[in-house]
Amino acid sequence: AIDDSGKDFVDTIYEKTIGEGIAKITINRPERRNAFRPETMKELMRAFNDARDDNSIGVIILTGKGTKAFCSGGDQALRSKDGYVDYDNFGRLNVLDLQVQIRRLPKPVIAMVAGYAVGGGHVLHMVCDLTVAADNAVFGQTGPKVGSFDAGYGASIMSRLVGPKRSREMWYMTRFYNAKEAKKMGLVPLEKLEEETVKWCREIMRNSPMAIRLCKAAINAADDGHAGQQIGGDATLLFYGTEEGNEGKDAYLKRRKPDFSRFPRLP
Ligand code: 2NE
Repeated sequence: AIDDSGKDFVDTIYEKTIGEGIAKITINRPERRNAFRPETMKELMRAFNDARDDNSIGVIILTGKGTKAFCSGGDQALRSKDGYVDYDNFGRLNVLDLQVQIRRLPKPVIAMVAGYAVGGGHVLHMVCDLTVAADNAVFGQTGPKVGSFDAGYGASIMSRLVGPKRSREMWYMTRFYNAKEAKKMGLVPLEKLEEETVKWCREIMRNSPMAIRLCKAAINAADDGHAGQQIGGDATLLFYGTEEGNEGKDAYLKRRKPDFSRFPRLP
């Protein structure tokens, strides 16, 4: 079996002991301002997958090691013609897979941001459900400055979050914004960042997991196009728990005709 406990992780710290029901996933490359490489993404995806599968976990925190950066995007020193290259001989843009995984994950993910959240690191905070920012947080897209861009979620979700004009400004001008300028974020002092984030997690953990799951899917549905079918899948999940759903399966297994006549056709 694959060990997802994180013991063999190099670029990531994966913890499940900081509070009941809370998983904390930390990008651990502080010497590079937590820039990511393909290995980082592989580990993050394994950690998120484990947190998804673990039914004792209700909320996931994504953060960066240290106080200087949440994440500074793709490691430019490893950038090649076909993406980012580390141990393989070909490039990858597997951060895009992680973005989709976070969006589709049926548990809230909170970005806990201290320092820089820039480039692909800014997109990562945007795809999270919520962001708690320290007062030293700095947000921005750098892509057009370093010959890159994220025309997927990096553009579309930003437009939803800050509006189309401000998105164009962020992408076209590659300005950095401090936490005060990023008015939509709730500001907390740096030394209280984790305490406050855990408080948010606990508030979420008090609520119905299924209601949260469906709210997340519903909020994402319009933007995610076909990927928005998560909400349809969730309806199936709920339906499996009903007598009506069970009647079909039971009839099939017993080789009899299903009888749905006792179930109402609701207006
Ligand atoms: C993040 C920022 C603003 C921090 O500035 P500062 O002054 O606090 O630190 P410094 O000295 O620039 O960085 C410290 C060390 O980290 C490395 C630096 O090269 C430096 O290394 P040494 O000189 O100490 O050896 N470092 C920081 N960010 C790095 C990175 N992304 N890749 C490789 N090394 C990095 C400042 O460092 C900065 O602007 N960083 C670059 C941000 C950036 O342009 N990111 C890439 C955007 S493109 C992207 O992420 C992307 C995409 O657009 C589409 C798909 C996938 C990815």
